[in-house]
Amino acid sequence: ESEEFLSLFQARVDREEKIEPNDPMPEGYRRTLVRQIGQHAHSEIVGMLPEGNWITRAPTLRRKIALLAKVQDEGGHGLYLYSAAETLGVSREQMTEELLSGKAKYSSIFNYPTLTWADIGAIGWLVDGAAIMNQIPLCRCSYGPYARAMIRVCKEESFHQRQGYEIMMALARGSDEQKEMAQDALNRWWWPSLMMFGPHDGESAHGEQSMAWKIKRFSNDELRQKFITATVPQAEFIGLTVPDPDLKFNAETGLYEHGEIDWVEFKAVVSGNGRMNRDRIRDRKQAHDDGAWVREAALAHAAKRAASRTV
Ligand code: FAQ
Repeated sequence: ESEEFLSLFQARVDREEKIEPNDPMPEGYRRTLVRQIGQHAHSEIVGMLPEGNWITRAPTLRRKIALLAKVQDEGGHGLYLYSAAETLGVSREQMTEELLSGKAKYSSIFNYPTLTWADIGAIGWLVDGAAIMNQIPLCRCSYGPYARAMIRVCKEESFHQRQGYEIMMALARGSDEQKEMAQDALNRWWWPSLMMFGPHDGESAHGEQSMAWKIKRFSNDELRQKFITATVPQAEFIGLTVPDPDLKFNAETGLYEHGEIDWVEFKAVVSGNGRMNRDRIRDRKQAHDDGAWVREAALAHAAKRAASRTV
């Protein structure tokens, strides 16, 4: 790739032009998007598992309907994202294979267990809350198909966040036992939610280049900070305590300063050694194997239709 090609491409990005599938693009740009969109798609699909675990045990019919709709939305998000990645010349089969073989990553957050009903509240509130903070700027990503997919995803994530916060609010206003359950869920999900934003900027391998290409619009630390600042008052409002003794509001910057994240835990989870990594991939593989007949039937149907068209 010549210097001239790279600088013409950068100039297009700098003019805020959207890059579309058939446009010339640097190989690194394409690879970064395939990696990020693929990881994002896998996260949505694997993300169905921890919450799916509670559909049969939702406490009321209303809660069950909302949770069912949310988990189905996540499946839909995965599909838009796989389609967006496919516009970059990678097939869904290949991406699935990379997920199941452990080659492709998915978000660390989905490797934690959902132990109580309050975890469903905490996931909606914190995990979807973090996802929105990260994904709103992706609606302005330089790559057109990814940016457009993010618009509907973000609308749905907002509903998810509200449904989660409302569960937490109901528990926090309930009996002592329910309030304790809500606090316990916050204690367990707070730090993993902060890890969703990725390593500190100084350790972020792709951050700087992705920002220059306007794939990312904010750094990992900037988004994490915005999330903390938005979320701490929400915890206070429902009488829960964020489990960070070093958390301090800095009146000058208007931001919260937080304690250190356990990066050893983050690295362990990302490299496959979290509490639920093996279960998640096993369940995903099982679901994929169980769906083999659907793929076979769809292919047989497509082949039949193609054959009848050529006659
Ligand atoms: N987990 O150089 P960076 C959802 C990896 S929301 C695992 O900073 P980058 C909604 C990273 O891939 C969750 N791996 O990377 C939902 C890279 O690995 P590599 C999904 C992580 O890409 C809610 C290495 O570390 N959202 O699913 C994590 O510039 C509820 C170096 O890091 C997205 O994927 C992590 N937390 O920035 C669904 C959003 N963090 O490939 C169900 C789109 C970093 O070099 C229920 N993605 N890594 O080996 C992004 O914005 C970015 O990819 C970041 C990471 C910000 C995640």
